[in-house]
Amino acid sequence: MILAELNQKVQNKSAKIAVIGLGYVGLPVAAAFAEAGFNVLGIEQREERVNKINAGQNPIEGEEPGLAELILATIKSNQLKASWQYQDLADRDIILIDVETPINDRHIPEYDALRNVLHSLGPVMKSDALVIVESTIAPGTMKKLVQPLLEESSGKKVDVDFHLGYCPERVMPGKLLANLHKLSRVVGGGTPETAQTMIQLYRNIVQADLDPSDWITAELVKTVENAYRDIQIAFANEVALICEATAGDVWKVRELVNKSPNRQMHLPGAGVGGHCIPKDPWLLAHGVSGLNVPLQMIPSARAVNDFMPLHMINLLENALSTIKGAIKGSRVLVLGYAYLENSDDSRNSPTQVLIEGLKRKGAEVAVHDPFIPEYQGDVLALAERCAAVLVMVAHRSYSYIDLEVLKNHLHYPIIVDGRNIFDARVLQAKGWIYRGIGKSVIKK
Ligand code: SAJ
Repeated sequence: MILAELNQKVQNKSAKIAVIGLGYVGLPVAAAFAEAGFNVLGIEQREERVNKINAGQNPIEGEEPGLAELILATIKSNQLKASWQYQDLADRDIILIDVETPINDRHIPEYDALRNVLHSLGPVMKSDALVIVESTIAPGTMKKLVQPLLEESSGKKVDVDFHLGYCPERVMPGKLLANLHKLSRVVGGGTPETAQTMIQLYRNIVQADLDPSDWITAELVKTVENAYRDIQIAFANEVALICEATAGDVWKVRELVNKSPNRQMHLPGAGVGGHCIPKDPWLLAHGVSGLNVPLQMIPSARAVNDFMPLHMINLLENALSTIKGAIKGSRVLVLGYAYLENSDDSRNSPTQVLIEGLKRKGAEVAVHDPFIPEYQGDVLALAERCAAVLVMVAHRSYSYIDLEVLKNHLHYPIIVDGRNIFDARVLQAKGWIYRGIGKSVIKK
């Protein structure tokens, strides 16, 4: 079936779609195409997840407006079905790939999941199928890994026997469906004709711009947009360190800097976590490894942001020194384990780095997080015998803690504020020993 026939099947919605990988990206996109009227098969290796979805239940944690209802409705209408059998893909005209693409501790992507999918898909993929990778990958991966692996496992030739595209996603936990419908997408086709077919397909679920492009441009846009954000945050963090050393207040400096036209200084803080920002800059760097491109800002920004949870320890040591205390042998309460405020998502949590650092220095660490079951204890009970409290995440509830009561449970009235949720002067006036990211020590 040449592209013209596939275009026709997309047009009349008779094209059969598959989504491989029913995670926080794949499941919403599968449900959205099903809602748009397509027959969608979701392929997922975790059997318990397949069974949950086929029972009409949403396996994704956290508040995702509209998703649970959409899964139930599309399962009930038989537009959506989940399976773990790759042979069920044999009749699929369009196959989206949404699997994780993590990096290892040397910041290199190994693409195990992607390789497994391509190895399993090739033998069952029908002729003239359109395969679209949505996962975030390093620039050059479509040409150097996806195309050759799929040609080898299928025995088919790209742009002759099947079509291949790359269309990176821009989802964000908490707004999965909203972002899917409202954010523009770069549509990287193996050929301009493939890109046009992809645009016709995505027009069914995306109300924003669908920008036709090629693979390398789409790979660069996705990794650059997140490396850009990482550098913006790192700059704010470096200014925070400058303010601490110069009796400044970075939050005041930021407010006034941003009054200058075309300035958008980001928020400094106790670290940068999540599924995208800490990883995508390394994917971008990997895309040019061996090409003799002298990268400086991208690795440096990662180093600055990775330093921030460790800087929280510096601030704690400084506060303890004023009462001749030390971290070794102290009990410390850490507030917030998720990577983002009011979220239960703890991927690449900066707090994990902080905990490991405190333990290396001989501290006993108590952790609280209202959104993560493992850490949902009582803050006041956890505060007993603690020499200090470290605020790592600006969860809404932390702003309402009764500080007077909290102080009475602590061994010392020390607080290290990693997200500017408290006013230094107010706390100092109430007898706290306050330290904060970006805030110099207020002389009595
Ligand atoms: N952070 C700061 N300072 C800031 C902004 C964020 O320290 O000014 C920290 C957060 O505390 C968090 C980490 O950075 O630990 C990441 O925060 P984020 O707001 O970037 O949230 P993410 O990781 O969910 O980013 C996603 C990304 N979306 C995709 O990759 C599709 C990112 O490109 C978006 O810009 C971001 O959502 C968004 O805010 O929309």
